[in-house]
Amino acid sequence: MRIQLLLLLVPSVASAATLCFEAELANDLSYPFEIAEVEGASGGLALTIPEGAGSRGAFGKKDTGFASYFVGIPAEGEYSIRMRVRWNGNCSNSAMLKIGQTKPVLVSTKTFGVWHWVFAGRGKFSQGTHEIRIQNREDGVWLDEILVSREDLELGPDPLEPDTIPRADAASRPEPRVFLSSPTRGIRALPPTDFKLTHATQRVMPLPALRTLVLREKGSTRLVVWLRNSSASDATGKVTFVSPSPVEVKPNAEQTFRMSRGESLKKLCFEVSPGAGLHRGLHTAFIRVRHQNGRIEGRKLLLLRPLQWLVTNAFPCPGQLGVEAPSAVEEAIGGDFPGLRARAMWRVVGEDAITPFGLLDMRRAVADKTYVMAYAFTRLRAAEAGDYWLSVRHDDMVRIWLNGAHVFTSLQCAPSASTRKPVRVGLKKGLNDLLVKVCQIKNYWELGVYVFEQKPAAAGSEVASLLQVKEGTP
Ligand SMILES: [Ca+2]
Ligand SMILES: [Ca+2]
Repeated sequence: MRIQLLLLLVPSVASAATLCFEAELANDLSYPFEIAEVEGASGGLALTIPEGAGSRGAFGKKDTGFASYFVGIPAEGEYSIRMRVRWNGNCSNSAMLKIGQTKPVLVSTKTFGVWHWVFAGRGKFSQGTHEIRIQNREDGVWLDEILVSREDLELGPDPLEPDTIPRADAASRPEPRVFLSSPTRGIRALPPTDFKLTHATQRVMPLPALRTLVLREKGSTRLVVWLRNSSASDATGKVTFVSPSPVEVKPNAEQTFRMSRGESLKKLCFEVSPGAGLHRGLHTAFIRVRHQNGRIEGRKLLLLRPLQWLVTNAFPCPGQLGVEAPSAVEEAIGGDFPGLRARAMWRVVGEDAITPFGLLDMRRAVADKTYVMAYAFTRLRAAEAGDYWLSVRHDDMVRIWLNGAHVFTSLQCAPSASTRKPVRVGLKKGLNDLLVKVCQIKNYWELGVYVFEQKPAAAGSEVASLLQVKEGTP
């Protein structure tokens, strides 16, 4: 309500030479862009790339996520574009903007943590419909409104009253588009101000271009399905959450929708929690939409029930080649869980130390210190012996032992969004011990491991009981 009142007070920019529209009303949208409810945004909504979602590869690449708008330009001329944005910080302060087939331009300022208008390029438009496209360059960004104008308006920090709704060609887009977002615990706190962040320059293995829901033991995870009606017609249909794995979906796995003429955006919510017997690891699910004309559309997503980890206390770690520094835990590797012989304090990681991206947050699980290292232990249960691929994300250096044998080391010190590596390992049938040493030099301290989707399956196993054995040991 507060935001609606604000909109009544701000000046209208309605004029033939000026168009203003909501950034959340994209005609098309791809991951990791999502629509989010946020204070201070026009309409209470903005487009965001959550902090930690990553740039998914090289900056400015076409396929790393986009928002697309089709805007009717009333008269030929030169127009400037401005966006109302909020940036999280120094490595979360830009996006790319592209008009039609022109080269994308960088949109960036050094103003952090507050809503403001930013110049986003200039271009000559003919009369008619043009595509304006925003491309992912980095995460931790918020986009509220877009202004296309022939006039140099004086803009303060406040939103403007939107006067345009981007419309796709009704013939090519007769049904509402389907966008997914997961706002539950979706945004991380900002790193402390003394953090030193630099952009990664190395080639990286991109993150999957799919929304992943991290399922919690306590409480549910919300999946929001946004329906964007770009046509001027009514729309009805049915949205179904489909999962071959045991999960609970509330209030209903199947929900109907009705969008009246002029209703551009509709929100449906699914609360998802693990069902009995859901193994620890990745699962595939789908959002299936049945439109009124009978057309069926599917959106794939991933469900992650995180591995259960045991972690040690923190040990000192040199900044250079710290992963080579040994400890009592490594002396005890071989044959079994090293905890009982390792002269280390082991504890079970709580759910609150698993990030919305399924990563083990070592700062929360172990200690918020720099120049330290700690060990994480879990077990994978393989249905059959064979070769498997692990997906490993780490921040910073990492070393992995499987069943007591060293299988992987990375000296890379970088955010976990840019250190994804595939690791080929041989698993034996049944339980396999996975021990990981994770070093922390600066900034975030995270670890992510899961088995790529494949058959035969290898799932995470319960390890909390190992500590109960220790308590009974004299
Ligand atoms: Ca907005
Ligand atoms: Ca780090």
